[in-house]
Amino acid sequence: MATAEDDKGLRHDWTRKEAEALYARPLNDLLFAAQTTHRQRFEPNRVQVSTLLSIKTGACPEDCAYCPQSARYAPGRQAESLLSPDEVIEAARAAKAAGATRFCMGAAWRGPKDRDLDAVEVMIAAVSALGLETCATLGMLTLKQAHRLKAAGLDFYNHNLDTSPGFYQAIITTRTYEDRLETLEHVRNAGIQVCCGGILGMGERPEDRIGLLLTLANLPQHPESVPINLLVQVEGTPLHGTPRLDPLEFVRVIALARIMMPASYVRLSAGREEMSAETQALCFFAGANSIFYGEKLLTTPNPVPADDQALFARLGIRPEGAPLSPASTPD
Ligand code: SAM
Ligand code: DTB
Ligand code: SF4
Repeated sequence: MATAEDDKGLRHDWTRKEAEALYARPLNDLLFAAQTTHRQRFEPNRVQVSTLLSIKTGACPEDCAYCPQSARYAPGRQAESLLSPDEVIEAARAAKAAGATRFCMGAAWRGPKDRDLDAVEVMIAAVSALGLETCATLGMLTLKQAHRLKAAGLDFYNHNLDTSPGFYQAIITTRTYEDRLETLEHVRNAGIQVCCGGILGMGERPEDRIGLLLTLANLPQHPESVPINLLVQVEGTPLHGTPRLDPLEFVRVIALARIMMPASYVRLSAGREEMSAETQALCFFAGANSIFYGEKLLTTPNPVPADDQALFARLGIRPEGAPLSPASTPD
């Protein structure tokens, strides 16, 4: 069957059969194909570094079964109010000094109220003025809200599809897959770059992992960033105790993301705290070229910066935007 490429050489017509065939390839063949694709568009030893900050934590009305911030799974927990712009700017300054190039602000909302956006706009403008790329993840957005965020200087909006359309209902009932696609459309139409991915290790089948990637890769435009999270299991959440995913399955999904969305940044996102250095190294080989950096994700731990610096040195990886380190060879 003839395949169609857009003007950037990207495909949006991936079939399930093709994706399944890729996923089932011998690991060496899959990794070789992914690494070859990676080298056509990216410097092989560069990784983009983002830092996360929770600007409003907990007491979320949604029922996402993985999430420690849902009020349903942490009923005793006090709602924390929105951080002040000063607190956010302070954290962004520290992230920049530590080497991050993108700062992502997350809020445990179903979606922002219009009045919440007044403060968020101030934060975005201030973080942008520090010379950082700005990203926000605030839940569902109307088109008007997306335009407001764009006007404030927002570069990226994170809104994940989380899993396949079929498995989705087993994980979230308070908003639909369609709702999520609609928010992504609003973000795109407002001219904000899209950050969209999902979570693995929630008890989904390989077909669901493939289904997520098919949905992402067949969007009218690929998301510029594709975060692939490994479920961080938190006590009290319904998914706590889910059998652990084989790390090599995780690596396969990274490789598929790289092959199907060759120009996107693929982020090795939540779950690195539980991963060996060897698994992370394989993820980078499979085409992951972005991480969250800093000791906390939103509410759960992430590797401490010294450990990530040591890992990068062992692998000869240089963070994007950072000077050449003596340990690495020129690309
Ligand atoms: N409340 C907003 C929303 O859901 O759109 C924004 C913040 S929410 C925490 C952002 C994303 O974090 C979720 O869509 C999910 O993909 C990811 N996430 C949340 N809890 C997680 C966990 N325990 N393990 C892995 N990823 C998680
Ligand atoms: C994404 O895909 N992963 C990040 C970010 N986007 C917002 C969030 C991970 C959250 C992990 C659980 C926590 O720390 O609360
Ligand atoms: Fe709320 Fe977002 Fe957590 Fe879902 S993922 S419960 S919407 S904070």
